[in-house]
Amino acid sequence: MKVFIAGIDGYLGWPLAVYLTAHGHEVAGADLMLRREWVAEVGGTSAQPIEDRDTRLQAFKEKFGKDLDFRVGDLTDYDFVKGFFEEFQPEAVVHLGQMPSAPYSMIDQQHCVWTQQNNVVNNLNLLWAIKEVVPDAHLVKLGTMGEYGTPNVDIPEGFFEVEFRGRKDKLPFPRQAGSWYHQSKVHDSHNTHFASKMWGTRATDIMQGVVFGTQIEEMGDDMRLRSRLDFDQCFGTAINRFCCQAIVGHPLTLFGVGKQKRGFLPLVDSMACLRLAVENPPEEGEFRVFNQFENAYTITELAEMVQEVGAEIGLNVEIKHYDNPRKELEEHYYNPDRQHLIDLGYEPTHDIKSVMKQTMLDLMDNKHLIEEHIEALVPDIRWDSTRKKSVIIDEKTEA
Ligand code: USQ
Repeated sequence: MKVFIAGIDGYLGWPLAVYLTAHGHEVAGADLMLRREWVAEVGGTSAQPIEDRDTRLQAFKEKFGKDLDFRVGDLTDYDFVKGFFEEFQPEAVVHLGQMPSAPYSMIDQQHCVWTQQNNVVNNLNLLWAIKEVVPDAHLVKLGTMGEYGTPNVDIPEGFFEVEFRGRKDKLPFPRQAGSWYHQSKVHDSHNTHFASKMWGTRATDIMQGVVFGTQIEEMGDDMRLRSRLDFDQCFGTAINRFCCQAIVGHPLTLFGVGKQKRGFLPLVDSMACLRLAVENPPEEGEFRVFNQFENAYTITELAEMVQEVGAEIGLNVEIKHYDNPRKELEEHYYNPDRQHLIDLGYEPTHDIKSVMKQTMLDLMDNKHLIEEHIEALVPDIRWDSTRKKSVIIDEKTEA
């Protein structure tokens, strides 16, 4: 199948290009290379060294014996998107090309507005380019479990049956996002659903949990094919950050009480699920929603697993509670469904602890990269858009 990847230079986009090519698909993609700049802006770097575009393309050619059509371009530029679609004629479009960080979107007015403008406009451009150039193509849109928030009821996959004043309907499940970034994804969900209704666009909205891990099998031993892995307060996510903290002897940074519960999945599973979505398109006009995660854990459970796995490889890992820079429930009910991908054949294949161990071992040789950017580990971006470094709060350690 001809698959266009928006955001092909990113943490998910680059491995997806390798993975789908290894599984027989013809891939092309675009990226404005901004992730590299944002991470530098917030004082971070990739803990797993990554190559520039030319070197990645050379490694890709050596592995697969063909060129990858990876263009540097702005998805908010409609002429660029439409022109690329006219040439490539994609059958599926996987949209991973957005600003993905909640803290980054909370920094100030400029970061909030830029995030929403960029994310909402580039998703609209992809929808329009599909409508005008390849109306049969399937949009696989990366959304986030964070769109739902943490309601005190079970979370279905996108829609639920509701009875109100004696009448019944199947309605979109309420979205209660927790950051300006997550809000941008809510807007995308609404816009994508609307396009399906108006134009018959085929779309899958992926409510993905937090992804972790350094590699997929299809990359082999070629380090030039590896993906980035961030640990800073904005672009580093929970498990990846904890693994980085463990290997440099920094306490694991639990925010607040540490009972926040989220869905997580290894990078390998994220690739497998995206492939399943691509290879099993919905009907014309169908807007379907997949909750995509392997399992839900509290942040404390994850930190304790990293501590345990760290001990197995000789690391003495400390866990500390920091005052929470975010406004979020620190203890709550959390029970989302995840049946749709299982129905398509998704089977989690990797034990979470084995991926944690692989991640720590993979990062060990270059741990100086984390040490050189150690300041980026402790957050100072607050949800009221002020800046204040979080500090260890001992009184909550026993909570
Ligand atoms: N957390 C800590 N300590 C840390 C980092 C995070 O306690 O050092 C806590 C946060 O307070 C939060 C939870 O861990 O309660 C998850 O935070 P995160 O930074 O790992 O993930 P989040 O900000 O929710 O965003 C990430 C990705 C985003 C994706 C989302 C999926 O950056 O692109 O949409 O995960 S989900 O969380 O399901 O919404």
